[in-house]
Amino acid sequence: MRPLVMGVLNVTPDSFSDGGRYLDPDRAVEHGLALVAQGADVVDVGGESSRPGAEPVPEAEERRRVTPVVAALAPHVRVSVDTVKPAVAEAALGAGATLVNDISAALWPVALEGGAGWVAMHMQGTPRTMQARPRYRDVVAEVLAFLVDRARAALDAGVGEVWIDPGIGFGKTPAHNLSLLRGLPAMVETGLPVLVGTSRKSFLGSLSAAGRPPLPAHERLAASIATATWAMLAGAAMVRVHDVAATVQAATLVGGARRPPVAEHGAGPHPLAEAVNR
Ligand code: HH2
Repeated sequence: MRPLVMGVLNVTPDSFSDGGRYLDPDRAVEHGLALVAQGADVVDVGGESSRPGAEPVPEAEERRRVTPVVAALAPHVRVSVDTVKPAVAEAALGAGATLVNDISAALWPVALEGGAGWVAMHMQGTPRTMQARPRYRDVVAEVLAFLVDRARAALDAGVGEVWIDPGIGFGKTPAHNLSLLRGLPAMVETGLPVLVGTSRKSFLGSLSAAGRPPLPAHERLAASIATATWAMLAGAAMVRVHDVAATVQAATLVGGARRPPVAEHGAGPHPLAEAVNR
């Protein structure tokens, strides 16, 4: 089976790459359905930006942005809610979401109560301040220890589905982000499903510019696909992306490549070649 693709749907005026495009509920639902048509396995609905420097959104406003969009999409696709507020998560679960995508790694009681899955993401600091001076002694070991601790608490309490996510870009320098990508196999070895989100993030703009001025968010597609593919080959079970159609192609390729090679498979062609030649 190929790795899963989570499509990003930001119902916000200020998200770093698509802010303002889907603040209108009808446009948000239309875009969510387009992501489904492109092959998204999950649509992640968020009503508060977590970009560096972002200010918190009042709870009622975030709930107002998210709930109708979740309700309209839930009959068509698995919906996750990207929030750090318990009341917003509860409202979204009530409207049909079945996964709480939690960048604060604290909302597992809400997921437990609502019978939903839970994503625990690592962040150092808060979005307002996290990029000021991120510091770690051993970023992979510290992030992994934090995530395993949170996941264990949730699993012990009875949450049935727990994901871990290293939180690329959340209180991390470009070097930290690369270390975490290199360290993904250690996260995968925990046996917990791993989610990774690199899509259009600013470290891609600087690292792939090769000394030229950093690439703006809309020019980071190639780097986004490269890093999503890197994560999937390292064993990530799901990637969180803005560009769903292109990522589904990459995920399909990785899914085929993960199968045993021809020699182990018997005399027949590799399943990927079989699919292509059909
Ligand atoms: N990244 C963002 C938001 N939520 N959730 C998880 N689990 N992992 C991530 O890496 C992650 C996330 C930031 O991206 P985006 O939603 O596009 O931007 P903004 O926070 O500005 O809305």
